[in-house]
Amino acid sequence: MTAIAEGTANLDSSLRENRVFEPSQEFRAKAHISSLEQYEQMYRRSIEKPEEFWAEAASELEWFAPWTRVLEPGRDGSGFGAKWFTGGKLNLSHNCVDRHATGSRRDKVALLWEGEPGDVRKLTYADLHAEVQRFANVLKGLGIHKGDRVAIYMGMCPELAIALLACARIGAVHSVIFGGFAAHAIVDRVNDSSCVALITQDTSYRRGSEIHLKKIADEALEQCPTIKNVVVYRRTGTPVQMKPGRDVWWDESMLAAEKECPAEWMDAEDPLYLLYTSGTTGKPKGLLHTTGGYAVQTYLTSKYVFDLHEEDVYWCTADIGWVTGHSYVVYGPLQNGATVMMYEGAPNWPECDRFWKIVDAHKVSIFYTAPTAIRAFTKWGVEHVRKHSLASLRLLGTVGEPINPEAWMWFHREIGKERCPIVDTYWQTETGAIMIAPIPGAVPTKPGSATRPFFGIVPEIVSKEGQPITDGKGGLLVFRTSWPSLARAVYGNPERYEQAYWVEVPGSYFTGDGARRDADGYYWLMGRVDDVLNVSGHRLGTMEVESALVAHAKVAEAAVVGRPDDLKGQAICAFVTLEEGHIASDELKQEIRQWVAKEIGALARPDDVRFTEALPKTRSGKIMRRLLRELASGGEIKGDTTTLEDFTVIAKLRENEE
Ligand code: 6R9
Repeated sequence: MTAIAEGTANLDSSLRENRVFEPSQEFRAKAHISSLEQYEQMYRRSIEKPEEFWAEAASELEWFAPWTRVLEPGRDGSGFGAKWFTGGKLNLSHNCVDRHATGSRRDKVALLWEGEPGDVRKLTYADLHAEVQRFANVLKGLGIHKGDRVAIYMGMCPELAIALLACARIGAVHSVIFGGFAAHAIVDRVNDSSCVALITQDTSYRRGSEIHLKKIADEALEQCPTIKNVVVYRRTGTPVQMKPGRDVWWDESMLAAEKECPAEWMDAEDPLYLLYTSGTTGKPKGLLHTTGGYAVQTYLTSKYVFDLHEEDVYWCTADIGWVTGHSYVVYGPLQNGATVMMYEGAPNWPECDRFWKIVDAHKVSIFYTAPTAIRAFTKWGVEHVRKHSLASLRLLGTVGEPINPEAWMWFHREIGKERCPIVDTYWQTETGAIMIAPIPGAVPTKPGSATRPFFGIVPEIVSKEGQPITDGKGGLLVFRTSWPSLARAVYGNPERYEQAYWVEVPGSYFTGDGARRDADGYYWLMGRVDDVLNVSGHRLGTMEVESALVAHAKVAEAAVVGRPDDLKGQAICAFVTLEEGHIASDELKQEIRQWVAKEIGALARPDDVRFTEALPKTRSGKIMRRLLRELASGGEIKGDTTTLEDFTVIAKLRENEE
């Protein structure tokens, strides 16, 4: 564990931040929750009577059979081992699709999609219902059953959402692999959970060129013995190889499939999906989400944090490859019967105003994105924004990393025109749904703060010893008590689940984040306190990048640290020692950077590679990361370095600084 929030870029400015923004009268007038008193009263009730509160929320969904107990508490009253809605039967696909398609939202647009080349598709709830049922039958036809794991490696197109919903419909556990990941990442994920099938597409468009998803998948599948079938969606028509007996086309299989597929009765605690995310040690872990609690909390947070109304056009720009896409592109908004905007490509293609063009063209009213994107927009210049009216917007949101007050203010002024509340939403892959965020019609916002907890959530700031920390001071962010959408397990590795989240601070869920609470009870996130990097809002373990580095034939040892970066939040800095006989050069640097991109994906490509003769280590052989972090960010060496094995190492590293 490292010191809290070392080198977090926004810390200084957020500590000085004291501006407060009240929701406008106009926003308030329509909001589900429209005063601070109402929020506080609901929050109090959710804490005092959690079972009553969550049962009420759950009853807004459709259950095939009622639960017998709302909450079976976990160890010491925490979420560890807790169970929600025991005995209840439901299907999330049914709640996202059938519930609306068979009711008044039949002809309402569910998915409003724009491809990168500019093609537009609109699927109503009735259309979605038809597609999901047929595709569920395609999966069944391939012999896929309830409980089987199905990997999905696709770009952002409606078929990706359909694939998730079809899996959920038959009770197959989907495991989405972000389309920007390389073959190795697919191999690890598919094999870890023994997936039986993979759903992919020929290629996808990105910045005017194509990502060859099927080709990358084929390369990976040579090492994935459990995959029996591959379903290939034809997005671009670019020719791909099809392996007879294994690969089938999406469109051909759909034509042959039956129309109707009843939704499987799932137990509330039956698995819904796996999603791999980076931790501090080892390979990415497969977080397992279950059905009932996840459904209820993604439903309720979408309703209240995004203040969803019938006429909204809701756009979350996250890729479905990340948890934000699972919870807030697919499951949360669709359960609410919303019109969900989806866009396939890059924000700066063909021009830097693509997002704003989309907002105006489709009258987007809710826009949810990442701070790293906002920082890129500020860099590209306001002229791209000011070409468009953005008059349809009424609410903005951010997620993925702390937002610096400067970026918040720009978002507020240039995009929200000082009219739209901003919901800074703090949560994680593990938490499944939003944990800390303002209720926009009720809670005044402060730039850079995720503000106050969602209903039923009890955050605490504690010391390393688990002692409460007074307001205003930084500490570890933990969650007491249980909440419905918590991930129940790390797939196949119960020890790792317990170790990673439930041991650090006994009786609480440990987030891995540092935070402080101010006198108004507002939470200010300060960044990770462990070896997890947050690069452009994407989570990456230093260990993962290090393993990729040492897999390069010329690399002997490697240590990876983050350094503050204006655009990405954190940039990746790799310190590398070479095998005997190899000489440091710019060429080798580029080769190594490329290697990592090839091993993991472009998002993991190190920004800096620094060669060194040795890595600074303690006497017990641990790499002194703090020291490397200071070097990487160009700061002075501070603190006690007497345990250094070789003092001269620092001097040498310094000499080599670029
Ligand atoms: C949803 C998501 C989780 C980590 C988390 C924290 C950071 C996310 C944040 C935030 C400050 C916010 N994080 N939202 N930090 N303010 N609003 O991003 O999940 O990919 O698992 O990342 O992201 O460090 O621990 P995931």
